[in-house]
Amino acid sequence: MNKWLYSTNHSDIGTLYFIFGLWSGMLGMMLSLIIRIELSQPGSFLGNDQIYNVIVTSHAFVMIFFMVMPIMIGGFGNWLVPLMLGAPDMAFPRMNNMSFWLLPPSLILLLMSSIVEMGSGTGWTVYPPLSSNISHSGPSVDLTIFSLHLAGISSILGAINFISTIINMRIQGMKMDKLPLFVWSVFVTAILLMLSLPVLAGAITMLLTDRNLNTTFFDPSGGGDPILYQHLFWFFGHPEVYILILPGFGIISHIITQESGKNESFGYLGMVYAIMSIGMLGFVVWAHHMFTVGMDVDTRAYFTSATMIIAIPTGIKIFSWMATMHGVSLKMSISMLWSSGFVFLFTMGGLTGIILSNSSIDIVLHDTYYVVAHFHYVLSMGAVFAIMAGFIQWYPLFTGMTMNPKWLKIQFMFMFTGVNLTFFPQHFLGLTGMPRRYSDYADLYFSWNSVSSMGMFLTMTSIFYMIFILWESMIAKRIILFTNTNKTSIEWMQKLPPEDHSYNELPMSTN
Ligand code: HAS
Ligand code: CU
Repeated sequence: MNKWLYSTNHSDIGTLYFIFGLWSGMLGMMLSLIIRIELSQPGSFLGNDQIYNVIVTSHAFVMIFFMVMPIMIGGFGNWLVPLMLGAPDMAFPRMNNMSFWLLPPSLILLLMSSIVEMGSGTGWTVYPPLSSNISHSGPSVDLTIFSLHLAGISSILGAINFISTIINMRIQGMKMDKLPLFVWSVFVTAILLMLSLPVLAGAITMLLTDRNLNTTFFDPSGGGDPILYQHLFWFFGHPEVYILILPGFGIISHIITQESGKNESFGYLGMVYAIMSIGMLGFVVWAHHMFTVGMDVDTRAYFTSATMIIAIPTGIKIFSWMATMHGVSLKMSISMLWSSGFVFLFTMGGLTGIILSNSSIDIVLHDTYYVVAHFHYVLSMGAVFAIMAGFIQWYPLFTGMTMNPKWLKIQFMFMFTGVNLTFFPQHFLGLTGMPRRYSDYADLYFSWNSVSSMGMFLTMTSIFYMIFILWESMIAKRIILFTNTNKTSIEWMQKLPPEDHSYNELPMSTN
């Protein structure tokens, strides 16, 4: 027990992040179950719009801050970055421990916010005046803000740690242009975190003082402006969506390169520049989330064009993955199934993003289910598919055990079908005008909503199956001998003194 509380070891902490992320993922999934039950037919199941919005808000926060980010950066980042660098651990191991342990209290604050008073029914954007005293009196929104403060501190400390580790702790001779692509993606992600999170922290702290100390940053009656909040939020919020996907890009690059039997990704340097330009461009497109606030036409033209430019580096990545796969007899391993699914479905989500980036089109599609379909394609089928691919790829490295490949394949088929059944119909709902963040809808939207809810049940069943497969692998204890998968990492680790890594505790041999 103490080992887990006090451990400063990168792989122990990575494991803690995985367990935490899995737990939060279950929670987030149950919240989405409630959402899909409410929307499975017209009328009211929860009986209360505020409760529905509280659930939507918690679902988003839990999935973004407590599932995707902890698993991708905390789990994969902590486990793999030091190994790929040939470093004995992270640069600041004790700070690493603190980054993790700030998350449980943060999650507790978030959950408290939804069970006291009337909850935070603000959406993850927490826009005033909805989030001001006038519509959300009581402590709920304050608790949400404190939760974000803690999660933000956790991420900033983590980002400092990754940047320091990557700059200072590379093995002799590993120049930046030889850095593995996953490490590059975590490096850029950490920079995005460091630059964007303080802006969110500023915005929510200003909201906190507006709510409690009579400031009027976002209140026109005192000379403030609610649109200022939206600018601050999205200056964080847009880079945040790339924070959610960039480590996934890194994971996919490794898997596709490995499973194609190649030593390096097609266009390695192009991939590096693509990661960097996606990261930089991510900071200059934020107002594509605000086309409906009444911006002048030149500003809209700028944000539309700037946003569309991101399709170029992203396209470079998509086509480089396809070129890496090209010309070999592919081993369709389970992680390769997830990776191919990623390339296909992330592209779909990206293309709907390009459609939304047209300010004139976005005026009609903003706040409809079309947006919900867009971001679930890039998240539930982008980020989550990358997590599934990476977890299955490196599960033997993390645990020394193996999961049943036949079952995993069946699980993939079910989950692939489930998420598409859930989210593809949401394009139709959006195009016919169904708004997001309402608990009820006109009868005309019934059929596609019921299909979507059935898809969610299928997805949930497949997740339960995944948990079973995981459990079975742990009781069956099929120990693996490392041969060539992750050979480089293992070779690096063997150069370290045994007490410096947790590997010797695992029931496996490294030959
Ligand atoms: Fe997005 C809203 C535009 C990528 C996540 N996005 C969201 C929200 C989330 C999210 C969570 O411009 C909702 C936030 C909220 O709560 O309100 N998004 C884009 C664009 C891209 C993009 C242009 N989004 C992401 C990623 C996310 C994510 C990645 C998380 C993982 N998004 C928007 C816009 C909104 C938006 C609007 C606001 C909507 C509204 O009204 O609220 C790009 O990064 C996507 C690039 C990828 C591709 C695919 C591969 C590229 C190829 C190259 C060839 C393609 C070309 C395009 C040349 C483009 C294959 C040709 C065009 C054709 C149509 C054929
Ligand atoms: Cu955006």
